Amino acid sequence: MPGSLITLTFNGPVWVASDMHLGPNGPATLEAFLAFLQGAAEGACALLLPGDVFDAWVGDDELDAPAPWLQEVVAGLRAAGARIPVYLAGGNRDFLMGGRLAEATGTHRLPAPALIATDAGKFLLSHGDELCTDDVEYQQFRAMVRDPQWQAQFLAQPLAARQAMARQLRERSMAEKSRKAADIMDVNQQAVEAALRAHGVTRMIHGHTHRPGRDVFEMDGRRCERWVLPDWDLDDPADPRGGWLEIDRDGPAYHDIAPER
Ligand code: LP5
Ligand code: MN
Repeated sequence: MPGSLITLTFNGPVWVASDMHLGPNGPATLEAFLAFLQGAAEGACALLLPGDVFDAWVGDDELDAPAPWLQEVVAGLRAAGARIPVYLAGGNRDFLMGGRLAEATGTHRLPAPALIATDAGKFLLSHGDELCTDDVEYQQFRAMVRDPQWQAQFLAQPLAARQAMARQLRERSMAEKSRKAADIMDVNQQAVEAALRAHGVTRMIHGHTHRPGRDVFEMDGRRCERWVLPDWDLDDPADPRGGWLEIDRDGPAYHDIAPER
């Protein structure tokens, strides 16, 4: 039924970013993210982070003895969250973020998908992995790990064992991605249109595919837009990258993060 989602309403500029994939091995990306949080706290009325802020999140007990990089992320989110509302949603790598992380960071849970009402009108916002329906193996894996019973069993294992499994799975994922055809790892157009119709909107924003850009198409005689967020990797010497979308009354606009020289 159109409009059945809760709508989050924002007045003023909204910043949206995803797929920073923060972890122990990305000092430049971490630094850029911390600077970005400060910029958001000063320039935005709200910050929305729809998934994969973390390279992997295996449970909120990651906070029991956080490594320095994680302490910095928590403090940065907390400082931003004290000034503007910061919303976090889980992506395919950090869907196990829970209430304890939200409390430690002073952030809110972003529904997935979320309907946001901005100065430029309404957008559907999600991580985007759910739209990649041609990647059948991934969708099977996704259904398994989103099952509450699977999650309870996984979370019952020791932290170190979960971290080791996540590392293995990241390696497997990279190998699978180099094997899979590029087009099956993009969104499926029917899935995109079904999502827009289901929520009665013509515009969406998502991340996950690492293919930033705006896709304009017609559906049911109406002009539709799909805005894709960039992934961040300021530590990749061959292609340092990162950025966000700012939505003001003129609509979304891309901002690139220039790598430090
Ligand atoms: O993330 P990215 O961009 O590399 O690729 C995604 C899909 N891969 C994933 C896996 C994540 O990268 C790993 C997340 C680790 C943290 C999660 C912690 C909790 C779970 C721990 C589970 C043991 O999401 C990739 C897509 C790609 O996006 C593009 O859309 O193709 O999908 C895959 O690679 C999945 C494979 O196709 C199928 C894998 C089946 C694995 C089943 C065994 C699970 C048990 C492994 C235990 C070590
Ligand atoms: Mn992702």
